[in-house]
Amino acid sequence: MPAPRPSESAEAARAAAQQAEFNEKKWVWVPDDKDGYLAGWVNKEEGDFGEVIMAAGGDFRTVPLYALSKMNPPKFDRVEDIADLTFLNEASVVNNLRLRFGSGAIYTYSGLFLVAINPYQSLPLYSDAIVQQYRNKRRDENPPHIFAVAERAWVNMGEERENQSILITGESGAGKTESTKKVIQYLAAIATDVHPSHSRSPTIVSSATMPNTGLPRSDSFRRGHTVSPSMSSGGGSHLTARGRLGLLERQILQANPILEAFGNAQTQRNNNSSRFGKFVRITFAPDGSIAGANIDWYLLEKSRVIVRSEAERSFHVFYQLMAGGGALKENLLLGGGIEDYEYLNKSRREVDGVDDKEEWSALKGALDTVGLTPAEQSDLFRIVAAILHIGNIAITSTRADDAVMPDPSQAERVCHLLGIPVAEFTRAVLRPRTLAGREWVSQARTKQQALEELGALCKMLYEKSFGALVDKINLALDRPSSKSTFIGVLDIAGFEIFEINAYEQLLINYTNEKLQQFFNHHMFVLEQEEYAREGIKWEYVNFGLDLQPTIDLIEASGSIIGILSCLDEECIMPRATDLTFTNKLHGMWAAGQENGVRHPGCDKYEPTRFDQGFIIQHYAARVEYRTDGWLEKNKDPLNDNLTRVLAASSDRYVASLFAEYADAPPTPAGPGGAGNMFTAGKKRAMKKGAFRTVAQRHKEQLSSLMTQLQATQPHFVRCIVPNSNKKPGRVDIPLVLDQLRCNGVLEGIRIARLGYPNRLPFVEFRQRYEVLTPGIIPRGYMDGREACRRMVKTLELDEAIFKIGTSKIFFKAGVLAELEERRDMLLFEIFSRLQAVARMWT
Ligand code: AOV
Ligand code: MG
Repeated sequence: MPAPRPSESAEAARAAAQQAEFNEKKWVWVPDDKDGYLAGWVNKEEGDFGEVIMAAGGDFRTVPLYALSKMNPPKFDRVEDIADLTFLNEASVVNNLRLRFGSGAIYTYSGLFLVAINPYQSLPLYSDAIVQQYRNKRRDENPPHIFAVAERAWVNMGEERENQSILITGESGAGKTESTKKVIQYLAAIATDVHPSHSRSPTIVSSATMPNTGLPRSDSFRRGHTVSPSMSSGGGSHLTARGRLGLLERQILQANPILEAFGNAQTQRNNNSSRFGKFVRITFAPDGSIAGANIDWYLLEKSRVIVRSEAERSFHVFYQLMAGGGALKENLLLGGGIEDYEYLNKSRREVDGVDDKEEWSALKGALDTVGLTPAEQSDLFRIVAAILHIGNIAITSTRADDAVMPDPSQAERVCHLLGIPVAEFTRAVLRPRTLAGREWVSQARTKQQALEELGALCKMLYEKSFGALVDKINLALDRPSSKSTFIGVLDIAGFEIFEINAYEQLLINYTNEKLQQFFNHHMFVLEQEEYAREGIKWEYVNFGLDLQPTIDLIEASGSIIGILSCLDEECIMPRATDLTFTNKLHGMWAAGQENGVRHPGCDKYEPTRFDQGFIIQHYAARVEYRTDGWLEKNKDPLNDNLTRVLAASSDRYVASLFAEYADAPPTPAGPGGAGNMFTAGKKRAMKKGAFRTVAQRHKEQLSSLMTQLQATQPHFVRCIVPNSNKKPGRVDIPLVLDQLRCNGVLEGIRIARLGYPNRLPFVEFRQRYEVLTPGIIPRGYMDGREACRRMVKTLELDEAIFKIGTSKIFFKAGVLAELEERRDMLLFEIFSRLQAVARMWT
């Protein structure tokens, strides 16, 4: 039997003493409304109930036994990987995160996930020295970090010549965009710094068997310094150990402040909230240097241009232009201040700690760096200004309730900026022409309709200009090459549950459901491969398929249709309303329930008590949706009179934005008055790229994203917002728990528990636990597998809780903890006996 080393014995003795104290009581986590879970120990059990004495305060609580969760022994405190916990329950997961966060460790692994908790303060975790610390290191050689994820992606890409993706999700303010920036910072730094051949030293076999409970080794934690949202920082220093970043690297970093100026806004949850999703691909040449970059974007919240809650702002660029525009403002006819523009003066105007003038300079600098010409830049700002002017167009109504524009000068400004004739613009807004049968008729609009039309125009202008901006950035950064590989970083809004959930939430949650399915499937495949490699017989459910019914319920099209296709159909029905749509959904569900025609996912659907809504059972939670306004939101209408005027603009930029509507034939007057682009589209052959519903567009984008992701090796980052006040150092446990449920961390743990989450190579198992089975393994050589077999037999482990593979032994959750406990006790005894012997000699 190998004798334990003295230092090891001392450590084991300490651990054993702690363990012994812990063992005196039956420690549990007790659910608590306010704090999530509280520590306590079971005093006595009666029937299905336990009487628990609370650790803090010592009061008694009677709790149903099923509601109690086992506490992990103290040696598991602050484990770097949650998957190493022996009792994998919600309470222990959240307790571990809380303990780590309290000591400045914002990053923790959870199996395949990296969990990142927003510190809401600037931590010294991202310097060039730290970048170097993570270079060429394996995950277990450093504390958990977003750099470790980026490093692994980079190494995998180099070694396996396979594209990589880093999928970052989390709710608003959780730190997705900051994490994205850190990944790009890291990649830009190391790619500038590439060695001639970026091969790594041969992999050293890990000797760490039990969870590393050490605290972060490098991140000396500083308290008290709160960061203001840094909107323009392209992600840390532009220096690397080897010197300045190259132009391309700087351009890639500088694309971000541009996207943030046009796509981010101050909201109640985040002073720099991204109002769009993005997938940024950084491409690398075979030598590991950066070859280019490309950005895809999703679901821009364009309605923010015209309305938002009073406590929030529009997109940053509006305020930046107003604050810093100077002479440019004059060209754009922006004589007034923020208070003079209807689209800005109804809500908040400033963000704490942000100087819009400085941000303006940063934006201009970034546009220059990325290489947009002065003319291209002026195009962008002309659209921004035009939108502000459109917002100031006054509309009144005649006695007959027809809309009129009493003061044409405002429309003249707009038309000057957009390069369109005033008369045609005014007519398109006030009295659009439509084809009724064979005749052209002008239909007067009401004031309300005209105002809505102007709003819709602004939304479309902004979105199209945003799209064109991203295209320009891509043109500057994208250097497609057949030999290159990429690392893609996905930064999209995570699962959302609000009091009232609208169409936007459905699309976001649908996206997250797909990503979760992708994760589950990936995990399934990896596990399956590992078990297959180890020759373990194993009937595994494909967890990815678990989520398929909900996904079908939303996206199915064909003979049986899902919610989105149903919405699309209603959008072209005469006289359809949000209510008829909702009833149709309910009807499909009822049919699925009754006549046995199994509608996909019909057991994941439920009508609400209100007429105008339904409930979906997502993987994360049941979410109740209200269907008000869905038809309009899905059609995203703009009358084709207006689009045609814009498509014929004398301004090349404006005309290019609306090119798809050029020479579109007029729309017949539908039942609802002037037609819109959608009904127009349906009546004739679909023109490529045009006339699609929001649902169609999103489904296509998502499916293209999924196809891309499936061709990559994925890495998962889950960001967590610790409290709702943007405050450092505070953790609201129920809030964190909700997020762990929604972001798939707990789902991942549920899946891990179905299998054998803890595993050790035979050698390590024997080295560590042979002490518990003295004399079982003969001296000299013995096959590792056979040794394990003998050991588990002697240890009297139940067949159901372990599997022996060809090189590793696998355990159900909890088994290793018990072995550890037995080992600690034994070592403690040996140590005590040695001490006693030592005393006899002194
Ligand atoms: P989000 O991208 O997840 O929200 P952000 O990445 O914008 O969230 O983070 C919100 C704010 O939290 C930032 O502006 C920082 O002030 C702070 N923060 C986040 N991560 C860190 C970090 N690692 N270190 C220091 N401060 C941080 V949204 O875009 O709203 O869903 O739509
Ligand atoms: Mg963001």
